[in-house]
Amino acid sequence: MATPSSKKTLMTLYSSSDCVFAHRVRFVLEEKAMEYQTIDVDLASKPEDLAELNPYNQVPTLVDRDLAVHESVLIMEYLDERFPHPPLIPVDPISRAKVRLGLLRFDRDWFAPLFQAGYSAEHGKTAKEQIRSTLAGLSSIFSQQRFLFGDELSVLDCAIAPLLWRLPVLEISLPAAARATRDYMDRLFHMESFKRSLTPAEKSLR
Ligand SMILES: N[C@@H](CCC(=O)N[C@@H](CS)C(=O)NCC(=O)O)C(=O)O
Repeated sequence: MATPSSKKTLMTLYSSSDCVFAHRVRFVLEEKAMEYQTIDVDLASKPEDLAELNPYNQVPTLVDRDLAVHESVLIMEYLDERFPHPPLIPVDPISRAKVRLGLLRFDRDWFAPLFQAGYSAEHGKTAKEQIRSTLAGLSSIFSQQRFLFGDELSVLDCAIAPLLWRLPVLEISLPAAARATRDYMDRLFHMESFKRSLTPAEKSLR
């Protein structure tokens, strides 16, 4: 790991090879064409400094010089403010609020029951049913716009793409009528930044 005194201090991402939350951050870093280094954390044996950097001792944690940021959504927001191009969060307050509400909804209703400890199988099942029907319903939107918040990629797409990539392992299949949603997923998965965001373990999920 580069020391804080290095002339050019690279940002460091504490990640892990199949963490859906770290995957979000890798996608944003790649989309912003950032140079960064990754510490691949074995969750069963975490490096000691992680607990000093993040009170929750979790990945993803991003270290940018003297700052350590944790929580995937907060890291994505920080990166967008620090490196504004290409912008991933709209500028007007109403659109910003809508994007943030979308992020909150993804985390509470989908990511938490599927990927965080403390949720029952029943919560997971409900989340999967909701994901399937919501994605199918979004087909009418994706036949009119390229991404979730219009025609440009936004942080909402970066937040959900890691889950979409994992649909086969989550055993969530979309109905045939959800063609436009499948096209949207292909659009995401074919982005160079998305391809670069994948770890070898994630590549093998599809
Ligand atoms: N809400 C957090 C969730 C992060 C999270 O659950 N990370 C998992 C790996 S995917 C982790 O570090 N687990 C180890 C632990 O909690 O001890 C985020 O969005 O960043």
